[in-house]
Amino acid sequence: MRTGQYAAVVTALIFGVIAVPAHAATVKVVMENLVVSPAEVSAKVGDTVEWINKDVFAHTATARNGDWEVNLPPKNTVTLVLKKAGTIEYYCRFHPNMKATLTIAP
Ligand SMILES: [Cu+2]
Repeated sequence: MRTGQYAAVVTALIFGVIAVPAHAATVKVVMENLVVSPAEVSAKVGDTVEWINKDVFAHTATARNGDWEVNLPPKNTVTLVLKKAGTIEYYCRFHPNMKATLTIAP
């Protein structure tokens, strides 16, 4: 391999790494048998929360402060990109005993 080609490959690798924001992560939360697990998770602004509904009925992830509401059809996965920091308590509109807390750092 000539030096020029090598440099091109290295450049591509560097840009490939830079293109992915270092801090962005995906946090998974499972809803199964009317339980949110884990009930307390931490994330940062820019991260994605992935709710996985394993039940055969619908759930929601409804923020008590009104910031967001996610509808989770049966046996479905829905994601939300977090845009605002804060400690958000959320619950399921259909099963109010399903409660959890999401702590979002700036
Ligand atoms: Cu529910």
